[in-house]
Amino acid sequence: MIKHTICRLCSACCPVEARVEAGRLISAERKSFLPPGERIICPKLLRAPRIVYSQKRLKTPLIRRDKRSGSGFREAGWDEALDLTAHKFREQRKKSGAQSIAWLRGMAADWGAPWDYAQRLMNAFGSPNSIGNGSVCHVAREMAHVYTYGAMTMPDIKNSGCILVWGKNDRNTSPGAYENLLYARKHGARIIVVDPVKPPAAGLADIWLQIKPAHDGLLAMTMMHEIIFSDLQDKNFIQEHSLGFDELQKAVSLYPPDEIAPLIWLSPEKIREAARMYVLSKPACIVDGNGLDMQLHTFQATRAVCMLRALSGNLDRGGGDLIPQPPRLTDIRLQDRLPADVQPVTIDYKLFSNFHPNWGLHAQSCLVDAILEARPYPVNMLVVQSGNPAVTMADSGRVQAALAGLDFVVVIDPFFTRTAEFADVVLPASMCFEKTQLNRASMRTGLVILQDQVIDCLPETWPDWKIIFELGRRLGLEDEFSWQDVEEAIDLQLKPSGITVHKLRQSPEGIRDGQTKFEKFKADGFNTPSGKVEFFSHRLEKEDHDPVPYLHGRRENPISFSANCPDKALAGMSGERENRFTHTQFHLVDDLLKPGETARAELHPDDASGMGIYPNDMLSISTPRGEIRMPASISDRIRTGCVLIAWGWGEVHPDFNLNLLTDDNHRDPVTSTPSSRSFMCSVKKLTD
Ligand SMILES: Nc1nc2c(c(=O)[nH]1)N[C@H]1C(S)=C(S)[C@@H](COP(=O)(O)OP(=O)(O)OC[C@H]3O[C@@H](n4cnc5c(=O)[nH]c(N)nc54)[C@H](O)[C@@H]3O)O[C@H]1N2
Ligand SMILES: Nc1nc2c(c(=O)[nH]1)N[C@H]1C(S)=C(S)[C@@H](COP(=O)(O)OP(=O)(O)OC[C@H]3O[C@@H](n4cnc5c(=O)[nH]c(N)nc54)[C@H](O)[C@@H]3O)O[C@H]1N2
Ligand code: SF4
Ligand SMILES: [Mo]
Repeated sequence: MIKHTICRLCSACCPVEARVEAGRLISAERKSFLPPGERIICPKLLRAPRIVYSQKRLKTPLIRRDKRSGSGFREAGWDEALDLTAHKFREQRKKSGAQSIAWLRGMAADWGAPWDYAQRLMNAFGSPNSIGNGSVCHVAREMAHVYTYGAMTMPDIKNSGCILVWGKNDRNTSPGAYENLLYARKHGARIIVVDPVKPPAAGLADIWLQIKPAHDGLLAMTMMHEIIFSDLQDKNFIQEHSLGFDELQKAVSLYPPDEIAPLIWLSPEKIREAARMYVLSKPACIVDGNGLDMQLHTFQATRAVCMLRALSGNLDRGGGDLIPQPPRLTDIRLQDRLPADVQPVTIDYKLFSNFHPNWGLHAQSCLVDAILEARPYPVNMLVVQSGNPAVTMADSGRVQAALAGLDFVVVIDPFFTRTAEFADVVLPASMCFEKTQLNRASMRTGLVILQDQVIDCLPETWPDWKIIFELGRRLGLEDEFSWQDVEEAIDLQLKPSGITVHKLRQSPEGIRDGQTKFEKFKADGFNTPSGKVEFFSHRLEKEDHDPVPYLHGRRENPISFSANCPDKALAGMSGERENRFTHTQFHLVDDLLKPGETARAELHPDDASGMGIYPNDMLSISTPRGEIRMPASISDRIRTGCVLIAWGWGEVHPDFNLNLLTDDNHRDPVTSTPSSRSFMCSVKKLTD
């Protein structure tokens, strides 16, 4: 039998058809507008049955025998594990107040609607500290969009005449979007790629700007310089719909391509050519990605990139960058139940904590400050849902010390991870094909598609929603969690749109809340305080942030540990997301890994020969934070002066955990983002 759902093995959230026989998942196929032979195959989806039925799935809740002696776990039933968790919630609240309990959410919890249940539980219980990982992911980038034109745009790739791909590798991370790029290319679109590593899209590109890692903000300023001082901007749009163009022009004047190009490893001619191609091709769109995230200048660099969309007049125009029309939803988070006098631990990043009505809190590094340094106050108990922070947060050494120092830790995950090693209670979660939920990522277009349960939950695993509802009831929140099943909760969430789970099941391709419209700003303005595109932001100025990006001619190098680093240090780069893996997940799934395959650190041939390094030599890579070891490989897809270190392998072995090298001492002042993507490091050969 074929069943329709959304795959959530990574955050691409692809609509898929699952083949189910006798209640077992047999295979699954991503839906696509391309004929089968031309589609991109997702290796994770291809192995979905192996992942779902992996022998390594947790089969029962686990409770630690004795915290003090650090002894192992014993198996337990759900009642015992949830009763103990609820007891600890109450005990902790009595001892130090509800705010001393935090809930940390990782990538797999979905962006939004189901995550709302955990926030509802925490808010009703009295703790403001439900925290996501958006400071290192797209939420920080989203804030830059919102502070420029009120919403995070969606590139209309398929209908575009020129696509500027900026730090995004959709071939590996979002195959549906890459299929749109292939289609646009076939139909004549120009492609420009900005990436320090050669991604597959560079093979299709007219221009590939192999930028110095983390220097994107400076590049965006030089491109704006070329556009504005050649008078190529969309003057009508700017006149009618923007604020602060003169201030922007003043800032941009400090970034002439000739002066800046050598600092960012590019030629001024190529920068000019790219800026002209982008602004003169109509319509054009910008696909920005996680290459802009995890940088110390994430917010201002992304804001500068966003401004290109406004200068070129492509906002909310077909083939350009569309302003989303999300469906109407009920806010079920009960934020009004929080005590007025308790601030979240993220309070130092006030604007980021409040920038969007849907997102909640994402300055995740603040949680570590609270646990280790009682800053702004202590957190002693933590629930980790669908994340592996022991490996994925910056400065793993510090994060692991924080996890070890907590009084009580609950981990909700289908697998026993490195983070679970710090737990007192481990709750076995069901995976995506085993549960029904709303998918906010797939709702940005206004189209609601149901992620529907296609197989029964594996024995003794529970979906996240059920774990949260049952824990809520045990905390005396029966009224807040009176729903019998998740369908009831989803119907309430969707109520303003008139869409129901029943209707969604009858329309597996999705239901749209409202008609798609272009150039909505003409009637409604932009969703900013001025109703215009804000090149200059009074909101930022009021909080002492630069109101215009790179206002004072700043040119400093944002790669961490740049100051006083050894002469021979290389720019360490967190490696690509392979399409086989999702962060720390799936490395040990049979068949995804070829025999003998392992994590690698890639060096440019010139650097390797200069250091006498050959393929497979074991390397020691170190920063002031720590050391890791990986065998070398040699590749010319990166520049000299860089080392590309495989990402996500820290779950397989601590020697491979590249976040042992990263810095969490310095953060983007607006979004708290640490520079987990780029850091100066020393590379040494250990053996021949
Ligand atoms: N240096 C460096 N650091 C990075 C990154 C990088 O590229 N380089 N990437 C950053 C980014 S963008 C992100 S988003 C984060 C990701 O950080 P995490 O979210 O911590 O990453 P994952 O390893 O994907 O962990 C997801 C966990 O959820 C579990 N899981 C899967 N499905 C479910 C489910 O349905 N329910 C529950 N409860 N659990 C489930 C998985 O088994 C896994 O343990 O890492 C960030 N950190
Ligand atoms: N297969 C798979 N798919 C995934 C995930 C996964 O782990 N595996 N994770 C999901 C998640 S949580 C996320 S956030 C998305 C992210 O998906 P993407 O946005 O595509 O992110 P990445 O693949 O990390 O990086 C994109 C590109 O940025 C480049 N880059 C690195 N440093 C820089 C820089 O300094 N400047 C510029 N301009 N580019 C740079 C990289 O070389 C890479 O080609 O993918 C999602 N999809
Ligand atoms: S790209 Fe991600 S969401 Fe899409 S099918 Fe593959 S694993 Fe699933
Ligand atoms: Mo992410």
